[in-house]
Amino acid sequence: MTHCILIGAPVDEGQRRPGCLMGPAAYRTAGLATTLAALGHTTEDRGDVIPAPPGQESCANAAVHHLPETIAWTNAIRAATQAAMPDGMPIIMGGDHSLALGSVAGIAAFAASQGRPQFVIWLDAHSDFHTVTSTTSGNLHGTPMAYAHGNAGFDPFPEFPAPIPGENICMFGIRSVDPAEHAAMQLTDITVNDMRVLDEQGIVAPLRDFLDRVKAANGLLHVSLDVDFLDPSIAPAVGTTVPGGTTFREAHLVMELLHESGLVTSLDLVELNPFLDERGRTAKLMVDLVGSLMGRKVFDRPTRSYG
Ligand code: B3U
Ligand code: MN
Ligand code: MN
Repeated sequence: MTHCILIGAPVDEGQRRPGCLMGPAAYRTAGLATTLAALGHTTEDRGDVIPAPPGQESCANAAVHHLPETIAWTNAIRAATQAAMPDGMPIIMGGDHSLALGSVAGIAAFAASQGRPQFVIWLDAHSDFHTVTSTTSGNLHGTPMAYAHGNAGFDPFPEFPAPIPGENICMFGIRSVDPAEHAAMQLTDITVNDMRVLDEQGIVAPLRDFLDRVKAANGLLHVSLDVDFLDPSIAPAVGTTVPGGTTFREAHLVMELLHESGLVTSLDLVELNPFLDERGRTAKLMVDLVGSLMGRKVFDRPTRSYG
């Protein structure tokens, strides 16, 4: 059983549709802690992260907005996540995806301190591989994967203690990539399982491939789950819906395979905008997916060994 540490990160500044700041409250209301407890896990809610007052940082790209606020959030979330890692499994309740600038830095610092490689699976419609220079929307929720990987350095964000090599990153379910992101990703070894791959090969083979690599390297595995990974018909509460997302069954299968691997050590839940939800259905679905990730199943199956 796992000790789950809930950390609220009500970050709204990484995009332009107000409402993600209500995400942590929606997860609490939808019963995240009781869902985990019912599966036999212990839980601890450390409350919401409070950032320091923003500084004066700026960058040359005039489109970029809320840079000082995002840097302040990054520092605070990084510290909270790193501090939680030795005690259990942090579950970062967002907040928009810019929070991963902090959470991934925190887990990477912990992994480095343990002398173990950090792996990341990015469950998202988007690659989030912009820098402050390449973004045209100026929305910093479109950047965390590039900075976690160390693409084009770390300026203006706090340095990543251990940038994550491309071969340790798997993008899963992506279907919206801007030209600058595409060009930058071509220069990396990131595994890109876009929707074409999943349509052709299904969920199981590409995911097990990656999990085998994590296991063989004795790695830590961070899961970053963006609501828009899911099809908008089942998960409407997100500002940037992209058609053609994963179905209810595909998403649960991803979570069940991740659980079966026994490899997951941290989790982000991002981009839920409760203001756009319909009677809490997206929040409830996200909580149910966490249930599958943490061991909910109908019948026991023989567990597959990895590596
Ligand atoms: N790549 C676009 C769109 C986007 C990225 N992440 C989200 N949307 N959620 C951008 O604005 O950077
Ligand atoms: Mn995202
Ligand atoms: Mn997305």
